[in-house]
Amino acid sequence: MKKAAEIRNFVVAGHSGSGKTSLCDLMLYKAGAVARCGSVTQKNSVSDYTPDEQEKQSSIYSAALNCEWKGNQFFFVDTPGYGEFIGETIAPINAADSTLVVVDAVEGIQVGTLRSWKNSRKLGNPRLVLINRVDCDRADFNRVLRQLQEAYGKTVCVPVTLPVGSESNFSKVVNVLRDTDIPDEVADDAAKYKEMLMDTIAESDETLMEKYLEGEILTDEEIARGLHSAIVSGDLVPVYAASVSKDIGIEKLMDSIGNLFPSPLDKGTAPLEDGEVEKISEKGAAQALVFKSIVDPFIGQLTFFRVVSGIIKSDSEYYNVSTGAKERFGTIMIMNGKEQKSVDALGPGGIGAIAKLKHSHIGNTIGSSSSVKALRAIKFPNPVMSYSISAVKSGEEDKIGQGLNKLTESDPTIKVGRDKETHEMLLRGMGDQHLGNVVKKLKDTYKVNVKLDIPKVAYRETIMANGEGHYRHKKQTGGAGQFAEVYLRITPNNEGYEFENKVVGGNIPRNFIPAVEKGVSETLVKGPLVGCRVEDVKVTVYDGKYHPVDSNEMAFKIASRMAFRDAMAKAKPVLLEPIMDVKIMIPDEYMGDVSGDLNHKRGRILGMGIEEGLQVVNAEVPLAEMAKYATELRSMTQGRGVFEMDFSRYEQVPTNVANEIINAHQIEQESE
Ligand SMILES: Nc1nc2c(ncn2[C@@H]2O[C@H](COP(=O)(O)OP(=O)(O)O)[C@@H](O)[C@H]2O)c(=O)[nH]1
Ligand SMILES: [Mg+2]
Repeated sequence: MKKAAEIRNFVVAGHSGSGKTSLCDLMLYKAGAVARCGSVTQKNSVSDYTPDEQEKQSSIYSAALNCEWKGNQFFFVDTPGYGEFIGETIAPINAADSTLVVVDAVEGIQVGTLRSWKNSRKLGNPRLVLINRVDCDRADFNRVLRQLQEAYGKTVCVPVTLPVGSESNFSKVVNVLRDTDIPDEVADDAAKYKEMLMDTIAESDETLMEKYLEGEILTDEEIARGLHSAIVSGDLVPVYAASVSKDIGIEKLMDSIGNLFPSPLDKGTAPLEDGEVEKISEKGAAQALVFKSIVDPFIGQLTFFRVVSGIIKSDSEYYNVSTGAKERFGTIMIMNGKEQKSVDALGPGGIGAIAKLKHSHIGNTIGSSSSVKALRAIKFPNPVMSYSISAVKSGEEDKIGQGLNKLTESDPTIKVGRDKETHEMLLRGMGDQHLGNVVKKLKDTYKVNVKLDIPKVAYRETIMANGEGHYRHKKQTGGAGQFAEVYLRITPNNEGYEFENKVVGGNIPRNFIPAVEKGVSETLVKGPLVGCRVEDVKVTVYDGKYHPVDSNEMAFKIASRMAFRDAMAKAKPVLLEPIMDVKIMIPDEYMGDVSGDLNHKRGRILGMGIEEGLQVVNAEVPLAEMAKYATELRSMTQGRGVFEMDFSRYEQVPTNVANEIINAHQIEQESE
């Protein structure tokens, strides 16, 4: 086991297609961790090892990897860049010390770049940028560098390596700080960036600044120290050039990971769930964060953790301090995709996997004793797409439930639950590919076929005016008759629902008043317009009639239900619908299409602006219009846009739209 000072723990993040997985395969190969270099396109990548990923030739899941490089041990996680699988990126970023952001030299900053940058910065994790695919047609290192500098700061994104040649002529990279034989074509740039870096280095430390200003030459050790502290503080995000396919620039990048990224001890403390922080150390109580959990076809349950502090040992007992459960750890494995290697122990920064844990889920903290504190939980984004889910074969609902339970354990961005208002079973997630993957797994692993439908919208019904209602229920069936008569009044009420009895003279005897109220409250649950909940009404029963023999509770319930419906029809009833706060991030060129589409969807654009190189649109849109937005936005922007969505409030549905919804509901009722 390496000392913590020799460990480098990082995630590889960025937009999909930028070459993250290819880079990981190449790093493993160069470090001698694998005998043959894996390839995404030849379907033998170490990282993209699942059949789903091989079929797609693109990452869907995160993969834990490790190798040794010049005396350091790298524990790193390759993440999928694709928006819908964001959960597989968020969790590893939360477990990592640093982020290697890979950017495509052709496409520049993309949504995946932005998201991984933002999530890392929020956690205070240092970043390093690799501009990859410099060998591709239309690649332009300098254009992408300018874009990064505009988005994140001119003095923040400074190249440490520069490409010599571009596209098919890309031949090598030079290190502006270390290399001496720099070709003429990049000499000016190299000198310029060297000076910028030296300024930053000097600013990182007062004694270095003094030396620098006095014209003294800084030693390699001082330069490294200055760079290191500028990176850790986030003042500097060094930029590197590479082509993974041509194996250019990778060794210099790996050297920098070893020299510049912090060790797990450098951070000093780890944030806790209670808002406090805990000192990180190799000694003392062990503490680890669970960030991934899968069901492996051969091993079964496999739980991935990152050691934060102390040492986690094989064949020992641990506590899940988040759930209070005891867990027996068998053999700890360090992973390269699906390849495993047993180890006796893992210290800070180490990423291990353990088989057959029963009670440990993503975001949980593992501790060596029950007094170890829980680490800050991982925050996942809200789902943006919902379907109602049902079994194709009736009677298989339980099987769906069991399967979904397991699947939500491995992916916290999947949410399952019954909607209290529409009573539908809902499957919610980040988009149709994400949820399609859930359906496929239910079929393949849990042997149950399911069907997804657009879910019903939980409309609400309310009134805009006062209304009087009356109903006389009278029936003579065979011997016994039924009789009840109810007069009531309804008024809009901001306080919610209220019921008042103002019947005098025993026109409705006291013992029937609960039945009258029940008739009302049952109608409130299933309103007269579209069968949705009625809100914000005050109901006053003020008169009625009864029959000493024929009146009973049922009769009064029916009469009050009908009287309420009568009153509601006269009280300017309206439909309310859920309105969502929507935040959309897109490249500039899609702005017109996206805002036009929002208008179409009855959306209101509240604001637009540039955020780190991308257009951000904030809007309010009715939920009813957003059912397929994940899919629509993807096709509108060729997968280059993402959005977030949160419930905002209920608002009245415009009359013409409401009429359509009410008519559709009536047709549905009649056909049932
Ligand atoms: N020309 C070229 N292609 C690359 C380079 N790096 C990766 N690729 C290709 O780009 C595609 C996407 O790579 P992949 O590693 O799956 O990207 P990821 O989605 O970021 O993991 C694959 O076809 C790779 O072979 C590179 O430096 N140059
Ligand atoms: Mg990948």
